[in-house]
Amino acid sequence: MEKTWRWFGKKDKITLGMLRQIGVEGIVTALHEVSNGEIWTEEAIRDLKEYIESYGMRWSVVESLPVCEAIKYAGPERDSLIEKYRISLANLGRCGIKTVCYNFMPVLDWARTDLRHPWPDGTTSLYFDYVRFVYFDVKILQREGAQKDYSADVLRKVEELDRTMTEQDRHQLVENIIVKTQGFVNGNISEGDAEPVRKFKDLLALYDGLTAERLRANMKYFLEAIMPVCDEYGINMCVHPDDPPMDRVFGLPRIVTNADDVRWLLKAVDNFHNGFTFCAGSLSAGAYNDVVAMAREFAPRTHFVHLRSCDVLPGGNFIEAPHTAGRAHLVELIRIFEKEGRNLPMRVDHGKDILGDAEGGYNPGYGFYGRMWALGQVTGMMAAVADENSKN
Ligand code: DNO
Repeated sequence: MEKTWRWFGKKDKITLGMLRQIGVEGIVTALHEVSNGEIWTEEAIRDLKEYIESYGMRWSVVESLPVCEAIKYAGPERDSLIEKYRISLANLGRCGIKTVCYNFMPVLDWARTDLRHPWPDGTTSLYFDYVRFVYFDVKILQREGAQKDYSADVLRKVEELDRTMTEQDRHQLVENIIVKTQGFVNGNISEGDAEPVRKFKDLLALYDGLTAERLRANMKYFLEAIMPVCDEYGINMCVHPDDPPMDRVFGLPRIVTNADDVRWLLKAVDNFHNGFTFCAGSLSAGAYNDVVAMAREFAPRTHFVHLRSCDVLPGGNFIEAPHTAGRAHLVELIRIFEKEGRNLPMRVDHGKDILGDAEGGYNPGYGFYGRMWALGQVTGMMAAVADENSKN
């Protein structure tokens, strides 16, 4: 596999020069300054590509070329937005950038409730607390009918929590769920927005009544429309699984959460260019996902790999585990993906915050030392697997 790293562009404090020194071969990035739905011009793509190449690396993967909400809920502007998406893809293809990651999650991209969950050794990691998540839905969003989506036991715990939550705690929860984890990946809500909760509710309302079947039909429509461009330029699209892998979030369906979903989407548009981002972290957060079995089944259509691991805890909670632990079994995944023989781009996904990462002002999950440490661990696992393979 090719060792890649998610880099947030020229403004990222982690420079390409630093990445070169720690063995990174390819860069995963996006034109972060272009708003969702705007065309990525050939000129802007080429400029960034050449900048990356001047450091002796290549632009391996786009993460993400965001799919606008109106494409997902099939608003009146969907065809014109898809046309812009096709133009951006063609421009990427002409520049030789051929792996494009995206997701099809309505409104909210990945979600965590706690960005600094402490470990006994002084490090912290990202954490998902189900009751806090439901608290946000029921008490902060006050979504109509939310109660009927949850069990009496969970609702009782929400009431208990409500007795101890301060204004500051509530503010922090809003920041964690819809601001700090979103702005840098999606653009729906950004830091500094005056009324993030109101804005978020307006976005949810756009999907009112949308069923999983409709969302699937909209995804198929989108994929069918872009495949001709992918065929022409040899672009591999790879959808990122929904994170956390829950089948409903704030009343809206999620359709890329388990093996059946992935089977459906690969078959619905049965083209090699319609592929999967194997995010071991997102998948391992679902107790029902056998991550290794999924890797075996979906490796032939996997175009990009995220190596990270979770531990599932009681009550719907999960924690981001060290890369050497957790239920994702990264060594075995490396064996499976190396067998593909396609030098698949791989990035270590989130790391723990260690050695001052927490004060570094990085995007949540994307500190420097924690990810560097994880890359070192994964590099070691890859070397061991290469050694095994050389003996077989
Ligand atoms: C979070 C990421 C996601 C991912 C997008 C891909 O750390 O894994 O935000 O980049 O969902 O579109």
